[in-house]
Amino acid sequence: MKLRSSRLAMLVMAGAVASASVGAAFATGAGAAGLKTGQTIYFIPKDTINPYEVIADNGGKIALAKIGDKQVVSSGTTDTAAAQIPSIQAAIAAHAAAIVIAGNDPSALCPSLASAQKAGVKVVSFDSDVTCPNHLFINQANTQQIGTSEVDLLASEIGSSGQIAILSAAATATNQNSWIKYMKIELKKYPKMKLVSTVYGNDDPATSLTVLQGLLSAYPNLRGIISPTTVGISTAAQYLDTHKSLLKHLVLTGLGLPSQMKKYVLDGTVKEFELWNPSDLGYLAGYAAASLASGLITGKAGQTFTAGKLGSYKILPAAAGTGPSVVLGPPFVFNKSNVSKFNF
Ligand code: RAM
Repeated sequence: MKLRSSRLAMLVMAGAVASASVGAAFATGAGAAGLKTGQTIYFIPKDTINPYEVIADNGGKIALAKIGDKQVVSSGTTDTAAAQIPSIQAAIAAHAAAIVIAGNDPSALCPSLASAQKAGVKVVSFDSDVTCPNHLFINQANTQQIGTSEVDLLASEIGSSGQIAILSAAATATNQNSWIKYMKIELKKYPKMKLVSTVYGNDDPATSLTVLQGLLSAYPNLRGIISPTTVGISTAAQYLDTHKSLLKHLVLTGLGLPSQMKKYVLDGTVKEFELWNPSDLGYLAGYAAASLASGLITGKAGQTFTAGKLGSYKILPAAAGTGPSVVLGPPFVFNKSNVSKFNF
């Protein structure tokens, strides 16, 4: 699962690009490799506050600026489907060429997305999938691998034994729920590890802290927490950092932004965690949306498209509960030896 050094260099490089500011050069017409220019593409993240989502949206902005398309980022401030529906309606009203959405719910957005498709708007999901028909999912990494590898990481740190819990994002989040499904399957390999609770912090730091504290008081012997969300793991790491006695028996891992987790890894609060480059995820989704909206692909399995600096990607057949999808790459394990190299 660890990446080859070339892939690592790419992650570092892309992290550097993610923090650069991009001015969109704008024109209407046909651009490089048959991609249409001057199109408007709506990015609808889970919310507009979560730093992970902001980095992913910025990656999309970099891609669309390169293509000559315009990005509009629109969403709510809480991770609910209801908060995303006005943004879908806005995309329709603006005659957007495509929507790139991170679903806060697998099915609640489908009627609105169907209206968008009826109006000619192409639909791409990224980060968190929707179950609606006729869309392309841009997945950050293989769904099964994300879930199983987090369990394996925790198992290796706690001697494969003890009570464990999951601190997740929104209870309706498609991505976290599919990862958790695979965590539960992987746990069958570790009969001495017992999942005692899954709590939901809604990708809100305050809620994440409240549910974490509830978890710790309900299970004083907890050995491990997996938090498959950058908001959850950073909140929990901050708490453990100021309550160090808990570290005598408790291990935290999951999915985190290296920029947020660096401090806690370097001071020993967290040993290792995983992620990918969220900027690359948004960048890939931007190219996928532009390719769909330019008629270069229709979203069927087997088709390929070029995603700028990331190269060529093939659409994979429906699997593991998703329709046709594109996978960015394998998850990467961060620890003391590498966490300082990343700026996302
Ligand atoms: C949070 C969000 C996002 C997820 C990351 C790992 O920021 O829930 O959807 O992909 O964590």
